[in-house]
Formats: sequence, C-alpha cells, structure tokens
Amino acid sequence: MKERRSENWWQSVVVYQIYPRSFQDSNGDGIGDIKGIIKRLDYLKKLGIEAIWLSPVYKSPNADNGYDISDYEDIMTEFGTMQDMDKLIKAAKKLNIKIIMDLVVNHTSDEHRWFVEARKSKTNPYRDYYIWRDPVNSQVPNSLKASFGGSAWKYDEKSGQYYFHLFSEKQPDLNWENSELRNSIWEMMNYWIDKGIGGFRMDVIDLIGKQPDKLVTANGPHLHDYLQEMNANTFGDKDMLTVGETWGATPQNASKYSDPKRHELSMVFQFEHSMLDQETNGEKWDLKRLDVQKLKDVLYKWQTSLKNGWNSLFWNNHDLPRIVSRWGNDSDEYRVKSAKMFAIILHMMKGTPYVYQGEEIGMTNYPVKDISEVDDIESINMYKERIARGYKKEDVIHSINVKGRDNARTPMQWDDKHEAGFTTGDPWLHVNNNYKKINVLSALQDKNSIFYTYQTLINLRKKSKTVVWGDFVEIKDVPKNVFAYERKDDEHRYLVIANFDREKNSIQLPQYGIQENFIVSNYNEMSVDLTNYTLKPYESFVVQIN
Ligand code: TEU
Ligand code: CA
Repeated sequence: MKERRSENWWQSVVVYQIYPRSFQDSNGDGIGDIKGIIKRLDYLKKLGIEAIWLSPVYKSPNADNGYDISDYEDIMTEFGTMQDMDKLIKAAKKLNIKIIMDLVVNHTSDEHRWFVEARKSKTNPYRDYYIWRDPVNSQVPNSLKASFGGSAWKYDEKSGQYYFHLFSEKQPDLNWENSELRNSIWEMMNYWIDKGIGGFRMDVIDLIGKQPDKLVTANGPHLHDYLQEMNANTFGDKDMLTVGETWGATPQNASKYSDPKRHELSMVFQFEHSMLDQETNGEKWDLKRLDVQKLKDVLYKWQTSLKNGWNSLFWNNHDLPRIVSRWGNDSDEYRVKSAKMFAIILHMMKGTPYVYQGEEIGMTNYPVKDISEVDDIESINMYKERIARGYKKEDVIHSINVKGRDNARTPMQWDDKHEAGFTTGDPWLHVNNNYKKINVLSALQDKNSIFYTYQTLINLRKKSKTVVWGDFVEIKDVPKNVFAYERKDDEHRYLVIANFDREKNSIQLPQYGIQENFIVSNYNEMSVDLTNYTLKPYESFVVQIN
C-alpha cells in the first residue's frame, strides 16, 4: 500500500455548525442558548458528527448577531454564562465531540473596550488597534465600500477622523499592522485553547492583511505572515482544527493556507461554487440561474487542484440560503430526494464535510412577504439602499427570499408542537410554517428520512479510509446535469452517481455493467445496469465496486 502522509483527526470527521440563537431555547425567552445546545448533544452524537463549529457566543450588542464582539472572554447574556460554556465543552468532550469556536478578529464591536478607548483621543494607547484616517477634501478618505452598505469609512466627530469598517459601522476593523493588537489576539486565543476547545473557524480571515490606502482588502501582502505568526503563538503545537473563511480563495492561494509545511491553517472555506448563481459583475442579490456544468467544473477543480492542502466541503452555512430550496427542489414531491442528492454528492468527496443545523432534516428557505419580517442587517440595509435607488419592492423582496441570510437562521425544527419545540415562548425569528412536516422527531421515526442518509454517509467516512483518503476521479461522458465520479485507493472503489435535475437523464457507462452493492441511494434500487440507465429525477446513489 502507498505510504500515507500524516493523518490528522480533522481530516476524517464531519463538523456540524450550530447557530446558537436558533438552535434550542432552554428558558422560554425565544432565543437559543448554551443550555439548549447541551440538551441536544445526544441528538448530534446519533447523527455521528465529531466536532461542532459554534457561531459566536461571545458578549455582543448583536448588530450582526454575535459577529460584532464586545468581549471575547465573556458570553452573550442571552446565551448563558461562562460556566455554561465550560459545561458545554466538557459535556461534548464526554461524547467525543470537539468544540470549534468562531474567531472574529477582522473587527470588533464598536462597544468593545478597545474601541471605546481608541475613540477617546488620537493619543489613546488603543487608538492604533483600529484604522483611522483624516478626511480628504473634507470627504471620506477613499472609495472603499462596506459589505453591509455605504462607505467603509465612518466619520468620528470627536477626533475629526474616519475609522474603517468593512462590515457595519458597528464593526470597526482591527489594525493587524499593530503588533500589540496581534499579541492581544494571541492572548485571547490561548485563553480559549486552555479551556480545551478543538479549534477555530476564522471569520473573514483573508481580510486581515488589508491595506485600505491602496484599496487592498482581501489577500493583502502580509496576510500569510500574520497567519504564520498566529500559528506559532497559539495553536501551532496543539492538535487543532483551524478553518479560515476566505471568500477570496482560489485553488492557488488556498494551498498556501493549508499546506502543512507552511504552518498556517488546516483548511479554508472557499466560495467559488457558492457564487455561481449571481451575475458576474453584480452582487449576490443580482440573480442568475445555476449552470450545473459550471458547478461540477468548480467542485471537481477543487477536488483535484489542492495538491498539498486540504478541502472543506459545504453547501450551507448561516450566511447562505438553504441548499434544498436554492439549487434543489423543495416541493413535496422532490424535497427529500433532492436533499439526499446533495448529501451524497458532498459527503463522498474528499475533504472535511460541514453540515449546517437543519440541513440533515432538509429544512427549507423561509418566504418573507415584507421587510418587517426580516432581522438580518445585510438584507435590511440592502433593501433600504435598493428601494432608494428606485428598485421595485417585489424584486428586492424576491432577492431576499432567494439569497437572504435569514433563510438559514429560522429556528431549528425539533418537533410538531409549539414553535417546533424550539422555544416555549415567542421565537426571535419566525419558525417556518412547514415545521409540522419537517422536524427532527418525525425524521428520527422514519427510516427513509434525510437524517438517516446523512447518518449513513457520516458513518461510512468513519469506517472507510477510501472515503477519507482515496483519489477523486471524474467520470466523463455523462450528461451535463449528472455528477459521476469515483473514490478509490488500492483497497476499495466507490462509484457515485447523482442526477442533479428534476428531469430524467440517461447514462451509458458499459465499463461498470450491473451494480448491486448499494451503500446509499435515494430510490432504494436493488440493481442498476449502467450499460444504459435512465436516472429518475434527482436519483443518486453510491455503489461499491468489486
Ligand atoms: O461573513 C463574511 C461575509 O463576507 C458575509 O458578509 C458574506 O459576504 C455575506 O454574508 C454573504 O452574503 C462573515 C460571517 O459569516 C457573517 O455572518 C458576518 O456577518 C460577517 O463575516 C462579518 O463578521
Ligand atoms: Ca434562551
């Protein structure tokens, strides 16, 4: 057998993302909390996951639901206490589940002590933790825009300077050129490492090397120096999962982050596939139909081009619409079939899979009729901006329904009782109306549910070195809407076929002949003759060859 390079635990596990605000409320205030998560750990154990990426639970005024942190070493009041957090880490550890903390260090809240100090005067010791510039011709320093609308520069009356913010004005960007700031970050990370966490998911980490004066935001010149310095000062000698969120990653620069020889991160989230349904020069709200051939091209490229690096695999997160509604089919007829198709395509690829809460039961997008139902700062700001520019209300609401972040943030649907079992009170965001049909309880009772397809795939990865380490080989000469690939090593071969289409598609793969050894499938076939086979809508399966 071929020599394998060193194996890390994070290469063979599946990670589950929890958005705490919407996962499980334990005290009836309508907001999910840490005690609620502890209550549901057994459920996650049953699913088979071995790590949890926890979206931010730190103290925050919630301008961006916890992605605006006012104290990295304290817990958001609504979510509980540091004691609860310690209990969560311990309880999860007992079940062999590691907690991956969200590390949001591109910016803080404007209510963070550092910024409160920095704002006091130009000579305050914390002033340089942030990015300040003088006005240019009594105007903003330059044309850079913030992700959540408007200029990236906010005028500060008191000092007569502007501060820089790539997200909302309540999220001032940190100045990574300042070594004292960097040391403060290492200290804070070590505080969490000492608590026994399993790693970090690093929010918009490709932005920390920004050079605003040169209009550089992502992939700045010192980005990788900072990551190497971080590695050396914090988790470098620990056995941790570190994953960077990098919207600007390409296969070339992604290898830089995750090549073990460079001592940076375990892997990054790349978003190339996720941007395929937006107009090339537009924003995510400018909708375009997905071309499945392009999706295959992008995913296959990432499977084969990261030579010394490692992939992360995901369809969903708290910023993205629900995949079954987005590129699948959430009608009664095909929701289950298409959700299983996404599971099969993704979990058979090479890399570390991430499951976003509710994905495993096929939760769908939430249709809003009016902006008053929306909580997300990104959608609300975009709405105001586009309405002011003359867009039609229906069109803007349509974009929000297709792409808005609240789609993924409605409460987790646990059962068919009051508010889907999420809370005994009134939830902070509406529960989707379909909760009587789509919920965890009914999924667990139905052996053909999406849940068990995820469970099967997650367990397969635990048992099969081939799924973790095997080569990825594309099978060519199939229709454009059909995914076909093999995973193989010297011991095993798995054939993966998925019809990404609500129409039938025929495949002719005489080299595979008749196959009967199904590992998982969404139509419960007993046998397929691949010499000439007509795939039903969304039909997908994995067979083991020989
Ligand atoms: O997201 C990064 C980011 O760029 C998002 O604004 C993204 O572009 C958008 O949501 C896609 O529509 C991270 C977090 O995941 C997100 O929740 C935060 O709002 C953001 O950073 C700021 O911390
Ligand atoms: Ca609560």
